[in-house]
Amino acid sequence: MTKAALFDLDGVIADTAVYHLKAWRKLIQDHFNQDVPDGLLAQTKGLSRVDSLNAILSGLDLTVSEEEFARLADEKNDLYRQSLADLNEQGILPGISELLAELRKKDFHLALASASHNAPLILEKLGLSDSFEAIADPRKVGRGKPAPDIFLAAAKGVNCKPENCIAFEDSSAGITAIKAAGSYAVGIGKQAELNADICFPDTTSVDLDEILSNWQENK
Ligand code: B16
Ligand code: MG
Repeated sequence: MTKAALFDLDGVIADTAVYHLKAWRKLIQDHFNQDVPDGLLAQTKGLSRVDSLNAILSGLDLTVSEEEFARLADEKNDLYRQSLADLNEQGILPGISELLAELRKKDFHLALASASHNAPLILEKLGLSDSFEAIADPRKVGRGKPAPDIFLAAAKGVNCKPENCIAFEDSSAGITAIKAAGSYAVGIGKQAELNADICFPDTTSVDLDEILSNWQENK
């Protein structure tokens, strides 16, 4: 059986989720002089740039023209990319390099299923460009997370059936997407928020043996 491990990027492989949140906060502060509440910011985790901006604007009851929307999205991306300037191998979350090696040893194909258009740049900065056999392109999939499309594309990229894949995510939208794809969802964060098939509080506590035995039991 061909099996694969599908990975989210921001918040699972790289410690970059916080940079997205900071960039949104600054953008809205600069343009609308408003603070984005933590709860609203948290809802953007895993959502595409456009879906995130829509969620923030509607959460704050703000309306903008199409042109301004596009400018705001571009400016957020500029802010985010500035914060990536010093990113290097140290930005790989602890335990992740070992996990990737362990999965490879167990004959898992590895694929990336990130919503981020910046994923190839980030992988390069982390020195992980050659670590994944397939990188699903969010520009080419129909719907963003919580729809399953990016995980289905990642599984297809390594010629693996979604039901033979385990997938790692730190966002609730991403966990919903994994389950909708029919794969086994490993959450990184708080289970009460994620509702994953199995959950670990952080990347250092991920236990692959526990994941694999739980996956088999629940198949
Ligand atoms: P970009 P992931 C997601 O990456 C982030 O969680 C989310 O905060 C961001 O809005 C999205 O990528 C799009 O990113 O603006 O760089 O295209 O968690 O799916 O790896
Ligand atoms: Mg993420």
